[in-house]
Amino acid sequence: MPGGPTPMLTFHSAATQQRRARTELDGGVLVTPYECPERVDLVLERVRETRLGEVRAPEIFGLGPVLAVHDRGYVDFLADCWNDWQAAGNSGEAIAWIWPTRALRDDIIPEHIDGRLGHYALGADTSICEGTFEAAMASKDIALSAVSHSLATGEPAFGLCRPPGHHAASDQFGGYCFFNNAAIAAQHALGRGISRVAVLDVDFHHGNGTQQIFYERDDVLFASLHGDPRRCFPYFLGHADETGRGQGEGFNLNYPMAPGTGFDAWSRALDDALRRMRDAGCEALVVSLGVDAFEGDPISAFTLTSDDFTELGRRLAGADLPTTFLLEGGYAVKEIGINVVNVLSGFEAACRAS
Ligand code: SP5
Ligand code: ZN
Repeated sequence: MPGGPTPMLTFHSAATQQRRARTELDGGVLVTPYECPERVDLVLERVRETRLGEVRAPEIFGLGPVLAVHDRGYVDFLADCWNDWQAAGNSGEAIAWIWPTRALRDDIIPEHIDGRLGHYALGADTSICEGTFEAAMASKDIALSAVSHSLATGEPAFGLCRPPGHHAASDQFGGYCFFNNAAIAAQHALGRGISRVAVLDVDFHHGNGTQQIFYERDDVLFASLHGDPRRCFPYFLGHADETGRGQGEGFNLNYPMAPGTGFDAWSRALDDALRRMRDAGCEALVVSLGVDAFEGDPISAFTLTSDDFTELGRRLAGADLPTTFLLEGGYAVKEIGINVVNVLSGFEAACRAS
């Protein structure tokens, strides 16, 4: 239907906006967080403006699919953190400030909220505020609804997730992430008769959480294109020699690239990852769709243009798999709608052409 709406469904919930953090530790000062609620408004606006397809509310899945990839104590911590932090008499938002680093013990989880925060945090960039847990719950329901729809129909789906997920490990939050939406969705797909899922992470930052969750498994192929951790967040994971362990050996693929990398080199890594997905016989694709590889991103260092995101979408369509797109990062707020929807419409256009 030329000019008419295309079949890509978007899953969205206003509950994602319940997280409205005021503080992020950046450069030694507390700034307004880069990961802001307006990001969702602008993507949604662009979805509607381009008539990408219908926008739906997510189904409610509860904690079962979360506990399939996250630790129970961690989930309880997230649920209670804001209340415990306030009950301890703090006036600001909850920010971790001491960790079980190399010189300390990590085998006894403290009772005090300050110690618990350090145990369950991987960085100080992510404050916890009122509504954070509720937003994270909505975000994972969006991811689960999108992957369910895609598997049920074979059509692509877009989960307008917020907060993002790919930095969240089995028992740690950080990098603006709390529940690992992509990991939760991939695990859910495995429960639905798919025997191997690919998670392709195109966010500028390494998807350390997704890597950690699936590192010893061969039923999820994880591939990440990102800024070299020698110079980019999250600094302590994402090197090329991290290829998986045990059963998982060969099922983790990292493509670290230097700051300044543009679409030529970046897309060669993309094509290699797509070839490895095909060789591994993956039956479904979950895309961790960050658009912070954009040239205008304020905290990232690749130089992709808005048009490059359209080409990314086209190339992803070539994988010819049931595909679920889940929003991760992207902080050039003014352009976030264009960049995200360019990927989705590039994908759609290529599907219709073939
Ligand atoms: C999901 C995602 O994209 N998370 C990224 C988390 C990055 N957090 C650390 C950001 C550090 C920003 N410092 C930039 C200096 C410019 N003032
Ligand atoms: Zn990112």
